[in-house]
Order: sequence, then C-alpha cells, then structure tokens
Amino acid sequence: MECKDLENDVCELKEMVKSQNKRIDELIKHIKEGCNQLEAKELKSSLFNMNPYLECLDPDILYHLNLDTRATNFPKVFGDVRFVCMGGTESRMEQFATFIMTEIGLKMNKAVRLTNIAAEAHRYSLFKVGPVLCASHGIGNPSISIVLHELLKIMHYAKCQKPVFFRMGTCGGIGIEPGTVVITSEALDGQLRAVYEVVIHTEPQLRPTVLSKDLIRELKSLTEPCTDGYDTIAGKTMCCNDFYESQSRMDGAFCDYKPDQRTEFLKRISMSGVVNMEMESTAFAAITHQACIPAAVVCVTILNRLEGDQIEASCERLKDWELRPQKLIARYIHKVLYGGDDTDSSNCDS
Ligand code: R2B
Ligand code: URA
Repeated sequence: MECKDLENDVCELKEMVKSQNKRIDELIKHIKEGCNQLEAKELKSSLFNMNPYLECLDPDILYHLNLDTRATNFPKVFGDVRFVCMGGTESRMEQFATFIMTEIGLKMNKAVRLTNIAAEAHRYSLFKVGPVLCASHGIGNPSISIVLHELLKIMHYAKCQKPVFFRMGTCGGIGIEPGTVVITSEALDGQLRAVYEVVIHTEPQLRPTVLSKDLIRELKSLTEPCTDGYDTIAGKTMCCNDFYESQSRMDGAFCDYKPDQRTEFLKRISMSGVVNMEMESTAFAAITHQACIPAAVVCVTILNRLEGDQIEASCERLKDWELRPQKLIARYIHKVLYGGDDTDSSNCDS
C-alpha cells in the first residue's frame, strides 16, 4: 500500500474515532443531566394519573414483557429513556433500533445483534438503545393497549422524565399517492369520533384521543420534500377495529355491502378530512394522553384505498416505504439530542 493511502486511512480512522467520541460525550452529558434532574426532583416519574394501587405491588410482574420490578432495577436500566418508539412488528422494531443506534452515533460490533429484552415472553419485542426504547405492539387497539400499559409502568417505575412516544407504521391512504407519509392530526374511531372506547364493568367509557400539536409541527418542519422524494402530510386518521369489514374492503372472508356503498363510505370520510386508515392510533393517542405524554403517529400509506383493497406493492417497495416514518422520527430524536448542530469535525489536521 502506498504511503499516501496509509496516511489517508489513518486520517479517516482518526476522524471516525473523534466523531464517535464527540457523540458519546454528548450522550453521557444527556444521561448525566437526566440523573441530576432526577436527584433534584426526587424520585418520581413525570407521568400523570398513574394507578395508585401500583404502590401495593411487590413485585409487579409485567407479564407480556417478561419484566418484574423485583428482578430488574428499573431506574438503573430504563431511567435514561427519553423516547419510546413503537411499531407493529418485531422485525421493524429491531430494524429501527439498529438504525437509530447509528443515527444517534452509537456503534455495535457487526457480529452482535441487539437483545430483545422481552424475548422470553414471546409476545412483543423490546430493544433499548441509549435513551431510545423500541417496542413492537402487534395489530389493533387491544394489542397496543397491553404493551402501552406495561411501557408506562416501566416509565413510572424507572422514574423517567418527560418521555415522548411515537408510533410508526403502515396504513391505507385515502386518495393519496402510495408511499406518502402521514402524520396523524386527529385519531378518529370507526364512527369518526375523536375517542377511544373502553368498556369497563359493562359501561363504555370514551377517552379523548389527543396527540401533541407541537410534535406534529416539529415533525412537519423536519420533512425535506425536495430531497425526500415523497410527500409528508398531516391529516386525520381513521382507526378501525379490523382490516377488512371496518375498513370497507371487498376482499375479506365476508362482505355484506355493495361496491357503491364502499365508494360512498370512502368518499364521505375523505370529505371529512380523513387521509388514512390504520388500527392502533386511537388507543395510542388516548392512553399516552391519559399519562400526559406527548405523542405522535407517523405512518406510510401502502396503497390508495380509492383505487383498490389489495396490497400489490412488492416486498422491496414495502421495505423502502416502511423506512420513511423511521427516518422522520430519527431526525426528530437526533435534533432533540444534538440540536441543529451536526457538524462533526472532519479536519484531520487539527
Ligand atoms: C396497519 O397495518 C396493520 C394491519 O395490516 C395494522 O397494525 C395497522 O395499523
Ligand atoms: N394497514 C391498515 O390497517 N389498512 C391498510 O389498508 C393498510 C395497512
């Protein structure tokens, strides 16, 4: 190898180490700030309205995540969490965890895989990458509500300060180009109500679905329409209790409506501002709001429901689309952790 090449390689390596060290210093600063805040504020999470009976549980077994408060030191393991990112599948969340690791400047040996903390429970996946906790939530409101209860208890027991929650996912678009990213402005149920209905002791309770307007604005400001190569819009989301009949598909096992009723329904909800349909946003918005946690839902549309019901996009295309919400959320996390400043020193002479 030429002497000049060697010099260049050394130079590049030095640069990498330098930028990695800078990131680690900044992360340590954030963690220390978090700890100092904790000590100053004394032993309480910033969550609201938590169940008073939790105090009586010793241990509390978080069954679906294979965690319990006696076996795990929650403040030590989870105390630095500032962002909780959720998505439907285990593999998407492992992919996001790996992605966010590089985005926030952490590195891992290529031969090593991130550990799924909840693996033994065989229900959901849970990965921790510094201040980011990544969890899968399965399909539908009942599934996401279970893991949200347990994630909120983690935040509570770990005394986390001001965590922000995100759901990233896929959805059906109503009258918009497939591949478009939608930031939910309002999460509506199948009756176009901005509520999440929970039946307790046979009585329905309607919980408001409130998402953070500031987060929506902030996420919107982080889009780069010219370079992204796709649109990111904010709009109302209809959250349905199933994939087929509630979403007025004609391709389920049963169908007792006619094609023109389907068209009328989709046009009517489109006229009322609904731009997409998925299956978890109302529980996600209502449960995070109940704990006073700022939260946002970012989904990519994988078909235009005005044009059909079947998902015909190739696996490659779907994989590429699924990255879009992840990229936006990663930009937000990066900005919160490091501000607008992304200037790693690249001057190897200094
Ligand atoms: C979007 O896609 C899933 C159904 O295929 C569901 O979890 C959702 O919200
Ligand atoms: N997820 C849904 O719930 N509906 C769709 O049409 C696509 C993804």
